[in-house]
Amino acid sequence: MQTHTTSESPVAVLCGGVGAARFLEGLVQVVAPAAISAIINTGDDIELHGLDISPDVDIVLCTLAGLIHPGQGWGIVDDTDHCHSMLARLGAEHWFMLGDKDLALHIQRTALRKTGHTATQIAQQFAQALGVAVRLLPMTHQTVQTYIATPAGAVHFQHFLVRDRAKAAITGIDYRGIADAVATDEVWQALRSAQRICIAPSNPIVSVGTILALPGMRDFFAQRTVPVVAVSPIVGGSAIKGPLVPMLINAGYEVSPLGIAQWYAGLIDTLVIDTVDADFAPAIAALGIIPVVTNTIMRDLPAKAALAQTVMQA
Ligand code: FO1
Repeated sequence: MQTHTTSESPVAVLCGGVGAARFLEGLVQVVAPAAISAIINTGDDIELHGLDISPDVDIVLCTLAGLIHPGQGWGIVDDTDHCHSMLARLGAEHWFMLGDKDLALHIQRTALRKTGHTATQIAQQFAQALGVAVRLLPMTHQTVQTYIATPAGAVHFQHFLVRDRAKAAITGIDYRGIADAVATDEVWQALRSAQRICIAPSNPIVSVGTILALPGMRDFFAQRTVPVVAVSPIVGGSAIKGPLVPMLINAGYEVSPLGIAQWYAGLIDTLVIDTVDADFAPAIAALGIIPVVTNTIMRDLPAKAALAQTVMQA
């Protein structure tokens, strides 16, 4: 039973991978999917086996298409690993798990790029083919790669996270290529026409941070004319997913919704925080950011929809 009203006014959402995909699952319950533009980080993109892999775009795409592996939050449900196993037997790199159906996305993306299609056109083709009405907008058409500096040297984000299991100490973060990258026309159009901009509970440093690092982006948010509402990815002193805690510490921010508010200060109007973090509300308000306290744990579809409804009303 639908318990929420559905809005048709345009909404833009800054997105990383799993946290954003789960947030969008709720948002499509309360906003018409075609009115939603998901602006997606591409700093995690990597080339493996000669294939272009765009994890955050695929995580959002496959989640909204109902194809995602629910336990992992990435990869395709009920996929097989025949190709991956054979690659391992052949001595190829195999630290990044690519299922057989998942590989189809990367094969087709690579083929389309070779014939001159942009990442935006490819995302739209895939979305249409898989029945996703949300507009999926990779943040840029230039190559940006997030590198994590560690005591042993700088490594690509996927090497740090997946191959090395985020074990190395983080000493810095570099969005390589960002100075020469531009947000796409579609991204600017989505941001300028949105009646509300949401920042998903994604990693503010390596997912949302990469989008915000695009030239002109921070200025756009500093001069925003519509409400910008972020959801804290830190709940009860922990990150919902991924290596956000050491990244916040390295950047000099405390590991709490207050640290998230400080990171986004000047760029957002409202920060949605979890009920367990209600005590941080006064300090967040003192920064000039409106704190909204609610349940932010997206356990099931009703919880996701309720969070999205709160963000839309905040
Ligand atoms: N994450 C892992 O922890 N291990 C994997 O083997 C892995 C494979 C993978 C394949 C396709 C894809 O779209 C995502 C995949 N991810 C994997 C997730 C991904 O690397 C990260 O979670 C995102 O980049 C962070 O947003």
